[in-house]
Amino acid sequence: MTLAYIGLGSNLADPQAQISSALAKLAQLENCQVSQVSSLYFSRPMGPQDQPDYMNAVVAIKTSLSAIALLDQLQHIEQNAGRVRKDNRWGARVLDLDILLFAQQVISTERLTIPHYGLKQREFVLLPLAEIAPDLILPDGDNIQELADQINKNGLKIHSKLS
Ligand code: A4P
Ligand code: MG
Repeated sequence: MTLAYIGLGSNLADPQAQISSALAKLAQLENCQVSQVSSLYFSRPMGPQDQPDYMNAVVAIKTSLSAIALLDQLQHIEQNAGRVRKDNRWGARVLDLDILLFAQQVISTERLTIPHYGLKQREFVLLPLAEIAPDLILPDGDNIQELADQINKNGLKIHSKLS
């Protein structure tokens, strides 16, 4: 089984409900077990500012799927939530599920970049990740808790417990 971390984000169509429902769907996936769940965080939009605030969370899963098979499952959950892929970079979305880490694997293909390319620059990823995995070390040797301590919080705050 591989330990993987998934980032969840939403800023449309009742974000809190979107994230709760995505978590339930992750828990129902075959070959996946959700092992840890962060709090639900309220975050300011990265990118265009004329969009609603976000809710973000991070979960740890144990899976026997390959990284690409996991991506297929996540995209299926996004589509079922009504996600419409648009060209506007960093624009509003009903549900975004990103693979942040897949054990210590480093993957760089057309469909997958792991660790996720934005992981170290995003407070709404680093803080929930450090909440559930403070001792985590990235494949490049960086420590999650140190990165989380150093990043500008940009108004990030815990909204509520999840699950
Ligand atoms: N892809 C490559 N690597 C991965 C990975 N590790 N996990 C590919 C998931 N997907 C990965 O994704 C585009 C393609 O990336 C996929 O087809 C997959 O093959 P997408 O979900 O369609 O596009 P996207 O998520 O809109 O990508 P983009 O524009 O890079 O957006 P980001 O970087 O995800 O940012 N502000 C706050 N506060 N909170 C947020 O969660 N999210 C975004 C979106 C903007 N601002 C935000 C937030
Ligand atoms: Mg995405």
